[in-house]
Amino acid sequence: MKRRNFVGKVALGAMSGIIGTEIVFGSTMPLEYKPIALQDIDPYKMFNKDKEMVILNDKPWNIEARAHLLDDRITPNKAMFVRNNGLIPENIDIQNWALTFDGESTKQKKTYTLTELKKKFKIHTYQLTLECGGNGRNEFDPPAKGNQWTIGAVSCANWTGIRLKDILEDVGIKQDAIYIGYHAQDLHLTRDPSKESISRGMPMYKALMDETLLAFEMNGKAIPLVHGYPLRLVAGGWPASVSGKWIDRISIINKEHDGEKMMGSSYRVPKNPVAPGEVVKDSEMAIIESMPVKSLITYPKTGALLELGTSLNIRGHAWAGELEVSKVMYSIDFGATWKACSLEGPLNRLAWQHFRANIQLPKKGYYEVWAKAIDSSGTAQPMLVPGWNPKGYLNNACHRIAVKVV
Ligand SMILES: Nc1nc2c(c(=O)[nH]1)N[C@H]1C(S)=C(S)[C@@H](COP(=O)(O)O)O[C@H]1N2
Ligand SMILES: [Mo]
Repeated sequence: MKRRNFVGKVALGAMSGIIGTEIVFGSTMPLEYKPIALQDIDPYKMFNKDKEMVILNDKPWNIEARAHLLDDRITPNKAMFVRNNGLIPENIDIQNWALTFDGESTKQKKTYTLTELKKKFKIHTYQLTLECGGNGRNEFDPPAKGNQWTIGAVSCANWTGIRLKDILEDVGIKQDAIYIGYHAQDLHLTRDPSKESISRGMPMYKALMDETLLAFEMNGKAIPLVHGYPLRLVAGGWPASVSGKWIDRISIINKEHDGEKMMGSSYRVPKNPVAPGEVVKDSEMAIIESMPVKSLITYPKTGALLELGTSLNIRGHAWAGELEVSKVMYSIDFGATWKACSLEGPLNRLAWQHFRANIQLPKKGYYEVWAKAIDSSGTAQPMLVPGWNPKGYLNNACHRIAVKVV
């Protein structure tokens, strides 16, 4: 007689966790069976997201915000985009979670438990902008494959943790160290344990910056599971793919990291401008580091109605990768003329900056408000989609909202 396979204890625990109570006769549930309560998972509940967030994909989960949901100065979990390349780890063993440093450029292989990490090193909090390299991809023509992000793959939360540089100093890095590569516990979509879903990294100079964190808290609480619980890298101002979630190993190496999604055209753009649709050789592509200047009008929501005679108060955020934003301008005549918004400085380096403006609209009718940020090196956002690239990265076109005066 063929033996029936039953669900293991760990998987049962995870399912009970999601359902919120014990599955009483769970030990007799066949292996391939999915309880009814899990057949129709509500991602908004599961991830604690605002009902207006947009689900782009469920295998893996990719969810983006809309501009007006990002109105808070510090992004709350409910409005934070989700970008997964693989499957969210199912069984996080918090008691035994450890972070190992290895690689040819480490003086010693060393492992720290979570408790050691938190006790041994000074704890810092920074507000850090994380934007997916593919944010804005939906506007490129010819279209690029991948998640069709509109404007919502950006966040700026408070992250608390220890400086990567403090722990690297404790481990000891050799003179020849060039790069660090992260390794994480999310499973590859195929569930093949020998494959990684993503393993990126950063050059030493970014790893050693004060604001580069190994974080265990987001907005004052343990990081939500989908955002990297219990430990993630946070490297603000760079493509968010550098900020590895669920990490348990960091390699310190004497060459550029060649992990999953580091090579080929992944998170790379052509070194020189190319024509739309052109095939670009891998050797002509460069790794994206600092993200370009960009802004979002987060209030009002596009489509707002305004009564004639009342002024329109707009507000939003602007950010510029490693740089500061020095100016934000707005236009109500499709970019013909621009006026300055008032702009605040960042809370700390790599945090987005808030802008606002008080606008008079002369008569009844349809208007668009466009916002354009300029970084401290003088570079402005392009009004429309910037240079095409094969993977559709770095679209920092001006954000626009529609307003009707009635
Ligand atoms: N381990 C792991 N880390 C990861 C990813 C992932 O799939 N697995 N996705 C990366 C990408 S591409 C982005 S844009 C950010 C998204 O972070 P968030 O989901 O917390 O917003 O996480 C990065 N870190
Ligand atoms: Mo990303």
